[in-house]
Amino acid sequence: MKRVLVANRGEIAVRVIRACRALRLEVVAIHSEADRGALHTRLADRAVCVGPPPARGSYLNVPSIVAAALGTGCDAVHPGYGFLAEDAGFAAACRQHGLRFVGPSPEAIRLMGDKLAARSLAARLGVPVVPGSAGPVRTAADVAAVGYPLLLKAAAGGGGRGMRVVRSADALGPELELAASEARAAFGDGTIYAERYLERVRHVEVQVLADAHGRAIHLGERDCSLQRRHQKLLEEAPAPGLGPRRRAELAEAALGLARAVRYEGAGTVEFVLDAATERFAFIEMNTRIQVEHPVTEMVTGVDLVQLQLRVAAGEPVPLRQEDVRMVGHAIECRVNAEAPAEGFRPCPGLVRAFTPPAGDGIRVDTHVEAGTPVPPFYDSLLAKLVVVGPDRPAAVARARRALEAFHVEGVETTIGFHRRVLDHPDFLAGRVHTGWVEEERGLAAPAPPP
Ligand code: MV4
Repeated sequence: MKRVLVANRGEIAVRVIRACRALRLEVVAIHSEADRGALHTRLADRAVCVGPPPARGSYLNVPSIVAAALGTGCDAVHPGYGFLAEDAGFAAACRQHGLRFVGPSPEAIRLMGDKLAARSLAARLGVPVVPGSAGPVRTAADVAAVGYPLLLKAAAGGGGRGMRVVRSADALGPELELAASEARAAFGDGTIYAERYLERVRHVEVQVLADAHGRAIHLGERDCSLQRRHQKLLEEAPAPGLGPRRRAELAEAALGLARAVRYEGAGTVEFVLDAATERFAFIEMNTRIQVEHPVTEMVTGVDLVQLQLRVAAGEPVPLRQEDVRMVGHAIECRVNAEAPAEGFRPCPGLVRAFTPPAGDGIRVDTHVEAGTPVPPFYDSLLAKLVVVGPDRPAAVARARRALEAFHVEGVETTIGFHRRVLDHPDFLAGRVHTGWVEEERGLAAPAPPP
């Protein structure tokens, strides 16, 4: 492997380019017309324009991206996250043209992309799953044993897309029809399954890494409960308050799934966790590097993106499980160009000033500089502030100071929101769950003057 095409934009493209540099790999960037001057295009050895910005064009255009990779002599493609990372067709197109796809096989992507098949596999392996339908749900009779409230999920969905809560049996019929037609429209597949809806749970996920030689390790878990409408806002590693027994069980469950599909590369196995009982259940597996991977890197000292590239090149995972040591506590705050007080409305525009914090235990992953335009076509992530400290209170203190020092002008950001989270007694006690941001209305706006 000599030359890698980075099929993404923003901070993750910059992150992947830096990993390529560290490994002495040449890098080709792609960009839309809106991203002509973007940092990732300037950091790469070469940059290829793949068309006009909105959906379907540019970063999602499989034929253009494959042609760009072949035309620039690349032998590998890193998809980053989002866009094409979990598109089995894209992974297959790369393979067909002799390009290494930095990620798992198209078969593993396809299996885990079928959320119902993944759930069945987990159950077969003895991994706890939420009580639910045995297979696809077509009529009310198929959910008779599930109980209410229940959650209808699209088999081709994932990440919370296409989910519907049903609170009683009389609502089931119409909700089922709506869910199926929405899923058909959004994913081209109307298959629906049902699970008991667990409320006020925590969202905990395990990072795994596996190679083509059958070695699979885990790198501990992350807690991603602090989110709003399935957009994560703050993540941490390790998960607060999780005992060593449960932690080990979660990791073993995740590794069992990875091994069962002969997983290759970095992947994330998601669970819901009931904080009171510490009972957990498998939800889905994401077959890509995730936005929040740096918190894992900060507590393990492992560079996940470099290891993705090395594993894709055919190298074995260079660590044994007992070599992975979790030290300290890390927190990531997503700094988005959004207005929390207006329902987290995206705020595209021109970043006029940008001064990120720096110092011991502070890392900022970003593609933004003073003068960077934030186009309206893409997600609003400006930067990830990641801090590490010897324990959770130390990490919280460090995150607070770093947020105070983080200056952005020209667009509204989520910095103030994070400062309020880090001062909130529920957060400090580790008492957050997936509905918490929506329940705590005061987080969205500054406290009124006394
Ligand atoms: C659930 C759940 C509760 N019960 N399934 C949403 C995204 C996907 N990755 C998994 N998701 C969930 N599945 C059952 N049976 C809770 C979530 C969930 C969630 C639900 C509503 C609002 C925010 C959420 C955040 C994370 C997970």
